Amino acid sequence: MQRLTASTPLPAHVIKPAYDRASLKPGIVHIGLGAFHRAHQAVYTDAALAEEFGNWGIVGVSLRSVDIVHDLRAQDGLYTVIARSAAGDSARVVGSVVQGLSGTEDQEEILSLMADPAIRIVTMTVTEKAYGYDPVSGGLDRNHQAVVADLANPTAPVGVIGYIVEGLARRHAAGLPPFTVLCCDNLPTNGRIVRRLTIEMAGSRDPALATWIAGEGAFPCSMVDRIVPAATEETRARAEKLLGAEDKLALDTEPFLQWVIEDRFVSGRPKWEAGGALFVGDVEPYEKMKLRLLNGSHSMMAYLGQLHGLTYIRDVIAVPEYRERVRRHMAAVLETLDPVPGIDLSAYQDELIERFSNPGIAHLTRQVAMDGSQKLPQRIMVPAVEELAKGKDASAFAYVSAVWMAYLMKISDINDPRAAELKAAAAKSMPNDPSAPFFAIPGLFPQALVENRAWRALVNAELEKL
Ligand code: CS2
Repeated sequence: MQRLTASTPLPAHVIKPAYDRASLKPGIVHIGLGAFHRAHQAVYTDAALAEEFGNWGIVGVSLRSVDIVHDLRAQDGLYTVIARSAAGDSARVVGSVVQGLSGTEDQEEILSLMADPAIRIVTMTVTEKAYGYDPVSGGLDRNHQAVVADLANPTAPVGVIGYIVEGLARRHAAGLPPFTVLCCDNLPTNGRIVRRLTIEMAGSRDPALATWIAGEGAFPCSMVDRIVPAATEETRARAEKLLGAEDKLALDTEPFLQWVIEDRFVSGRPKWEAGGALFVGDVEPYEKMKLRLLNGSHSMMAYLGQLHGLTYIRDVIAVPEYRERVRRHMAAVLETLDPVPGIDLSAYQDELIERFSNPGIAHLTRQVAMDGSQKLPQRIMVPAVEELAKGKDASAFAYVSAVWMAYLMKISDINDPRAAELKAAAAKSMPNDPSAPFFAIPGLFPQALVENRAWRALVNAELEKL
């Protein structure tokens, strides 16, 4: 079977880039070429280019993996996004990614591009754990591998913040304006976190650079949403049928997508509104809504699924007892949210249940269960702290914490940057206070929870039941 390339004739039912790809030049460097980016920001950029053409092609950078970059080159940057639902499948070949580079093979090319005036935005999806963010200090985690390496050797970075700082340093030296840094990961106030980490790392090599970034730089916050499971052999087989060509980068996703962005860009941006992006002054209410209602429920379902042998999120939501649990969790989360402009929160919750139930989406509970130590703070722990401060019992959040601990005690093969500490805690047996070893892990739970005996008793009570 022929591989998908720019010269592949595509069937009429496939949505194709509606602009002159051959004349598209890069304007964005994106770090983190995973499934999420390809089904989200790249799709928005594809829509933006079709409505208002400009030099906003994406250079996709993978810091570690070379395979994906080689596949992208073999396919002229093209790949298929299959939106799946009970109503059927619809395929779109996305054309906004013009080039792929890998940190392992093309470091100098990436850095010189970042210092090229044509590049005006650097976006990123590298997952929570990649930033080297210390939730206790709010600054750089000085034990994080990439942070340590990039502080020691700033001109040959390995981590995402190291690349941003070296790219900005080169622009500063050349008298260019900075690029806008747009974080697209599921961190609360993601732009502010990345700004702080960038300025801290820049300051450690050159205080003048840090001052320049603080004064001239822009780090808009953004809330991103689309459920994109890891692709499988079935995904690729489906793409082959839909296209009549082989596509090693094809993805399954849901029809839904959402992007809420603060409109603060140094040197312009694509017309992402064309794909439905919403530009607002303050992203925080949207981000809290999504992190707590969607991602918080997701984590709960992932650990319930892992505990009870359920493979996919859709299997968990199909169990009436667990669906009811999700509903109750959402009701508790609602107490922590302010009104969100333009959003009906009751309809939003119903829509989430629908999305979790999508029969076309095979989202592994194992995948969502990954990296709990990096995800639960913003999804579960911070809302618990807020509720306790208001005099509430925050029992819903105690329940999810207990489900997570029960999962850690039962499943030995976990994927988490703090796996060693979590596994050691899970192996300790404390019959009268089973959650204690987890609360003793430094910086894992916020201090306000560690010190709250009543809340910890709720966690223990749930853990006993599980
Ligand atoms: C999920 C997210 O894996 C996870 O932790 O909760 O990837 C989720 O699917 C996306 O944030 C949806 O926008």
